Amino acid sequence: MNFADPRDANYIASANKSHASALATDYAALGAQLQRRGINIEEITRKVAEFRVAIPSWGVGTGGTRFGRFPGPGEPRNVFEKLEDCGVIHKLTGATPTVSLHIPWDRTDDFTALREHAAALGLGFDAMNSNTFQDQPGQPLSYKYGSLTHTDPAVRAQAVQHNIDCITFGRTLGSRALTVWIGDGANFPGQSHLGRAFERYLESMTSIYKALPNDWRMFIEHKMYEPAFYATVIQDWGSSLMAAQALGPKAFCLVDLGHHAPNVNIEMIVARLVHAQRLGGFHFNDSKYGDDDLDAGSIEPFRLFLVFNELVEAELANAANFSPAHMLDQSHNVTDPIESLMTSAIELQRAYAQALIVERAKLHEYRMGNDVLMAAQTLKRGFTTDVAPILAQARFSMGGAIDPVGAYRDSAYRQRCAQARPGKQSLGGGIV
Ligand code: LRH
Ligand code: MN
Repeated sequence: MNFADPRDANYIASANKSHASALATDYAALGAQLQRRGINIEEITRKVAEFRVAIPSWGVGTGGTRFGRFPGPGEPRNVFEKLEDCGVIHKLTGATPTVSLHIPWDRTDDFTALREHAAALGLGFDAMNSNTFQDQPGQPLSYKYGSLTHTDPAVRAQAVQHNIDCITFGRTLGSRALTVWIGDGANFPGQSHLGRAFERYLESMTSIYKALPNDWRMFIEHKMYEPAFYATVIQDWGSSLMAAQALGPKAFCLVDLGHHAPNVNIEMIVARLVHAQRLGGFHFNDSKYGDDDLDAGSIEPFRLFLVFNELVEAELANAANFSPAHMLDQSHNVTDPIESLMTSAIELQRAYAQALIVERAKLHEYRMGNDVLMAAQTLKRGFTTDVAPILAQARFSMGGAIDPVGAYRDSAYRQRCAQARPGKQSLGGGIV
């Protein structure tokens, strides 16, 4: 089997050769179609090429559930190998130049070396993620009954210190944000005082907030349930927004698409957080039932489009304090994580491009005239337009692959990793 480095520019250029003329034809045809709508395709392609989404370090290994995890061949065995796989995703898509780390899963003794390793792969670091939802070997105090909201101040202090350590590691790496998701909550009515738990949360987060460098942001991630199955301290966007407004201007709300009850109008939540000037960013994924962490756009692509429609509306309105950090947060249980992350990044670009080509002036007119059907049709036309040539042209213009999955498979990178990364893959349950 002959291997090729899918990160190599010459390899990508040769892989593109067989696709270039078809792309040129399709791109010209779409350009003509959009021209008739008064839309300049080059402008859209430029904006799509500028779109960036961070890769979750925990997403390049095979994910699992409590029932089991079935690791694939050539799994990354440490954060350095995880970055090598992230390098492949970025080179082939041109859209993922940063990685979001999770501590202690990505803990290393030499974060400077990690920063240099990433730089050599053309990568940087997005938000750091703390973890006080698991106990680590040798950890003095358990998080069984909570972390930042635990009734025992010593446990809260331990959790606060962990978050401050994540900031310290992140400063070495050049990260500029800390994402705080905690599983704290209750499984039974009566187990915890709902009000005081939130007050303990604010007290702990205030200590973490004080440790934030001036140019950092803190992202508060809400989640309806799991691991708590009756009440979660930061259960919804309302609790998250109350906390962000109580903490200060560096605190923002992060929307993980899988953290809501079925049928919740997530694009409405986005519109409200934009209005409140507290939209910090996203964990993109998709789901049908719970926090399924499936590939973005794989179940509800129209919902993803409607989220990006709110982001484009905010961009066009020059919304204040609006610079959301885009990140993927997925669990790849049955696909090659590299392929899933590449196609998911592209699904975000697709939703963005579809939202960008909506005929806004017409839409405004129909809305103001309460021509309901034409307003809905005008918005939907963005979603029903096949923007694939724009996405491929954007990749091509960034030195990426016109067909990233094809180029990746032809490089036999995974097979090479299977040889280069021997060693037992840990079985058993759990998300990573
Ligand atoms: C919680 C969550 C959070 C991460 C974890 C891996 O469900 O979305 O963002 O820390 O997944
Ligand atoms: Mn998340």
